[in-house]
Amino acid sequence: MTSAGDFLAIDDTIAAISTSLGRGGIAIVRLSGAEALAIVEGVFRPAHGNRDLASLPTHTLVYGHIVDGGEVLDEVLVTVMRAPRTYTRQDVVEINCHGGAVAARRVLDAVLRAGARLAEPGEFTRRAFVLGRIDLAQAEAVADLVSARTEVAAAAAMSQLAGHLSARVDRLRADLIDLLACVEAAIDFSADCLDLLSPADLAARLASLAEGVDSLLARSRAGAVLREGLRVTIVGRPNVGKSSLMNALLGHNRVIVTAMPGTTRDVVEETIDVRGIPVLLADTAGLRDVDTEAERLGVEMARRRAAGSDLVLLVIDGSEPPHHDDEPLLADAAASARTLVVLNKADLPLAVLRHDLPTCLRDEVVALSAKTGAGLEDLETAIEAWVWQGNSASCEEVLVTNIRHRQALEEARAFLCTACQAADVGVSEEFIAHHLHAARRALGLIVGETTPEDILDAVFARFCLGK
Ligand SMILES: Nc1nc2c(ncn2[C@@H]2O[C@H](COP(=O)(O)OP(=O)(O)OP(=O)(O)O)[C@@H](O)[C@H]2O)c(=O)[nH]1
Ligand SMILES: [Mg+2]
Repeated sequence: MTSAGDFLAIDDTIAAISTSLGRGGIAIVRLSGAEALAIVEGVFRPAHGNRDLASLPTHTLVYGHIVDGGEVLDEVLVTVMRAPRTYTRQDVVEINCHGGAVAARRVLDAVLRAGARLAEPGEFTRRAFVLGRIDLAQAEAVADLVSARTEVAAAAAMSQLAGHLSARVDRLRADLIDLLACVEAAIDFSADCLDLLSPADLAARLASLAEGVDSLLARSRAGAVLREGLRVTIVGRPNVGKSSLMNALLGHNRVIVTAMPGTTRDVVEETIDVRGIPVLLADTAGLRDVDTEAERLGVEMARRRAAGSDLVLLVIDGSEPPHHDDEPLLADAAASARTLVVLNKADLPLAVLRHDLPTCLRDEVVALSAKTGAGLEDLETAIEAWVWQGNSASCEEVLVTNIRHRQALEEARAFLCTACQAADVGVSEEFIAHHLHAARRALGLIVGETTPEDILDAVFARFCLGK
């Protein structure tokens, strides 16, 4: 294992298998560093002519074989990409070899024997960051894109990779630095600069900076959901149709459904895509007082999963008259901002009506039939609306998806708010300057300008091998 300090060494040549390790037609072994061409040269025999890789123009593809002594290890296509127009800004060579468990490994071993070092997870992208091709937010977007679970999540990652978030943060930082210069000038030459920065000007510019940060924070909850997935738990009394709803949302019969109350015991989890939102959906045991050990444990697990979820779907059997066991569940739902009530079995005559429900829940209820599928779309619409909370689902607007970025923005906002309050009551410019510096450092964490080494290590450790 490489230590954090070695990680920044960018003068050796690294190699890794950049494709996933399962069975596949093609795998790519990638090298980056000053010796990349020379190392591959040592193990590559071109099929036609005697052309050495070093003499090839950049961005060319050569057909041939990887050899070890006299033995041919694989038939390959080698791509030569010279610095600086490459992923890392260093010389990069990619060897397209055969996929599967053995071929790519043999090619990788050959280049390691020829002098390359095995790359750490994320090390190619870290070089792109260290060498200034991308900033930290863009580097993180690479990992997000690779692990995106839905189209919308991938689009948000692509937008961040294209630098849209970085551009917004850079604009805020530029405004901040501009204001800081005025404040510091006022400290140095107080009398002359009063015209430059009146108290009203200062307050207005601080407020506008805080608004800029706020507008990025406004959509960070939806952004986090796109990246991490929305944890949704289906709860309710036994036999109300929780498992039927799970199957209906999944589109196939994943969990057992019977007419006997107490069918489901375990928490069953599946991931689904609801209008581009990755949803980690869980079906749970029916909530009731029980005697058997297995069902009691099931009820406990259901409560725990519900407590740890972002959104709870409380299922009520709409075909039966109001049931007193539903009352505590509805009371909990009324007290929480994260429950949607589902009136199931709407294909039967409804015996529970909206006015049987607590007032604050009446507008939020979705009536549906898990059996026929009627009304499922309304539930999807309700989930979607809950996530976006009135903001559109469009990714053209910059979306903060990363918790680290959200924390940095919250930190910056706190410093700006303190500066605003200080300006209101006429506290010294030194105090305001100090807080503006702190806000600037907090924003710098997002793009990697002020990010300490240990945080960089943690960010890149999340990457997969070969990226
Ligand atoms: N008519 C009708 N019947 C339904 C509907 N949804 C579920 N059922 C029936 O209700 C019964 C219970 O369904 P389940 O999905 O097993 O209910 P559950 O809430 O998971 O039950 P437990 O796991 O025991 O807590 C089954 O007989 C289902 O066929 C529906 O929308 N309409
Ligand atoms: Mg069930």
